Amino acid sequence: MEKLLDKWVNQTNWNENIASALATFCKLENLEISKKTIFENYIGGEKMANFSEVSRFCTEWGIDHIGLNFVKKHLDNQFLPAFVLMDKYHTVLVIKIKNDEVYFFDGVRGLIQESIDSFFERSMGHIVLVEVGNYKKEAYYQKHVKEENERIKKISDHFSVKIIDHFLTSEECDLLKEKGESLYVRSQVSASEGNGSEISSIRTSSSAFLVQKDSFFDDIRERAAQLINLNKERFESIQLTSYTKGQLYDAHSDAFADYDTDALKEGQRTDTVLVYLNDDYEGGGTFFPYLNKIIKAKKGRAVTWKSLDENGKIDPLGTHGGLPVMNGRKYICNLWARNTDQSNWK
Ligand SMILES: O=C(O)CCC(=O)C(=O)O
Repeated sequence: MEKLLDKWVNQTNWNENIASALATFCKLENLEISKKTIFENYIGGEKMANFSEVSRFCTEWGIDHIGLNFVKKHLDNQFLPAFVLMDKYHTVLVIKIKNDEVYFFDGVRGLIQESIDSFFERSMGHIVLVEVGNYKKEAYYQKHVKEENERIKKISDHFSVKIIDHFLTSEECDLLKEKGESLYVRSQVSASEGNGSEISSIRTSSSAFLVQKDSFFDDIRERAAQLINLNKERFESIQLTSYTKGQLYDAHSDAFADYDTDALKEGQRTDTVLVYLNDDYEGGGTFFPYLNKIIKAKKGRAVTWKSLDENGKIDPLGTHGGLPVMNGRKYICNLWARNTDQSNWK
């Protein structure tokens, strides 16, 4: 098995997506499963790849697998490869452990290496082992999937992401793109110390800030305000974001964390209206890890949700991100509303 995995690691082009990696793995295991099937079942469609999805494709495709409560001793090459549920929202494929370093494949970022201790800290305590020979199967897994499905159902009863097609016309999308084209700079995120913003690998796109006075921008903010029944003055100036191949925005909330005192001086973000300005690219869906949902772009489509819960605290259910673009260039427009008047602040 160790040899097999070495071969797999060396053969796989890590710049390719997880579907390629899984297809390669299956091939080495003499399982003839096409990349297309894997893509459609594992990372395609409207659902996030998660723990229950991994199990489903294992079952359907006859891959022997078990799920069990994850303890550190499982991070041992004899149990690998294994899918491990991480970060509460996504599954990674652990392929190798060497010198206390874990090598795993993340569907978003490709091959990653991390110390065994920090990897273990981050993992959720659930694991799916694939092709583990005589290892004793446990009933734990089924129980987990049931709980996971119930959890998702409960969530969707009280949190909604609304999709509104034709929020902008195709011509309006093109015009917005054109107005931003010369203004792009590398996107930033709030600095971890709470003062200002910084460049980060969690957000690798470019942003354009449309701060100039323009009746077209005003009209769009007005439309967004009507859409979610808020006063137009609560919207920040429009921001465009563009992603080229490989660029992404990891899971995050649009609301500011308590430590982000600089940003909070101008008010807390409460609502997002995100508009897709084009759809002629591959990948790049907007994912909501806790909702198990990926929204696909459609030119002119708006997506809206709230970032705070009924107590004014950041709602983890509003956590979202932009998956990496596989091909082409993605453009979106962000309209963020705060809990204070934004008309004197850009
Ligand atoms: O690009 C996307 O689909 C999501 C963008 C996003 O999460 C953001 O700009 O806050």
